[in-house]
Amino acid sequence: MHPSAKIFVAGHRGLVGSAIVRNLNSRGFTNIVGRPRAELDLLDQSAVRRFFESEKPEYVFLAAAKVGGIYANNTYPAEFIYENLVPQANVIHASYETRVKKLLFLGSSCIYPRMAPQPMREEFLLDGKLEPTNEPYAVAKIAGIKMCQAYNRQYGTKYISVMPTNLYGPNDNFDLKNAHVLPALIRKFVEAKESNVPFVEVWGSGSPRREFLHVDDCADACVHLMLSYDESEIVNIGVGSDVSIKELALLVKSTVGYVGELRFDTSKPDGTPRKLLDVSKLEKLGWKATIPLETGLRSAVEWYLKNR
Ligand code: GFB
Repeated sequence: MHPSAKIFVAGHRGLVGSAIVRNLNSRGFTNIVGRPRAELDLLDQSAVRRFFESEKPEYVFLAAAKVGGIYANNTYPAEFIYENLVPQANVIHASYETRVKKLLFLGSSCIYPRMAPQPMREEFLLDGKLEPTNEPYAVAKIAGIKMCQAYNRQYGTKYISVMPTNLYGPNDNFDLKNAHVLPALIRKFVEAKESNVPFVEVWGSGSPRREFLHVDDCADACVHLMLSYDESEIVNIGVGSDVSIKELALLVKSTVGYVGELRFDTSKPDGTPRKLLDVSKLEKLGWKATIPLETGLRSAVEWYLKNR
């Protein structure tokens, strides 16, 4: 990518998109295009096509997605399938029609089977049944991967797909019902500390294990792969280690400086028992995560306190 190449970041205000914009800026890319939803509705196929025809981006990061934690995924399955399938299909097809040079599609670690052997390798895709709490989201993401691969095979395009693990960082969603676990716990512990509440409720049993990657690391890996990877096969983006939800809760508790108790609400779902990515392919491609969870968590707490 030339420093002045026109790069469209779809979802440039979201957790991942905004981190990709920061990363591109820091690497000296100067011609980055983004459109807020009010100006470009990615659900509208004609509008997307018109945008690509007039702007003619050369590179596309497809980071626009409907995302949420376990409660949101489980409560709004129709929105999660529709609002992922349609925008990604519109952007991928418009990229093909306007001869975009390269596109990077962001998937998710939930595309792997619920009971996949751990850590999960790229070839486990479509090897078993999905986790029911986020199946519609996962099916949409799998369709995105397959669409990129189909276009590459039939049309000779260069569309790559990456599978990040659970992400956190600036511009995360801290809405308690719809958030992922890490931002939800930050907010719960901060508010409990401020109002001297004696306990914090943690959903589920606390035993599921998750891997957490700072979004600045994720963005750096995405740009690294955009610059150096050209194959159709998916690539995992993770840190290669995980923690239990109980361990995470204790870490957030001590980072925030809360002194009360944890209470596990086992009426809430646990979701997938474990989700840890095998990152050996990414490491062979020359990239490794650099932000330890403790450091990333401290900066996420600071960000929340400043920006809530
Ligand atoms: O992050 P999370 O919502 O989603 O939940 P998934 C991870 C685990 O944390 C689950 C527990 O076992 C939750 O029950 N948990 C504990 C909490 N306390 C809380 C809380 O206050 N809020 C939340 N949200 N969880 C998502 C998928 O799955 O992972 C998405 O639904 C996406 O599709 C994303 O793939 C990466 O990790 O279970």
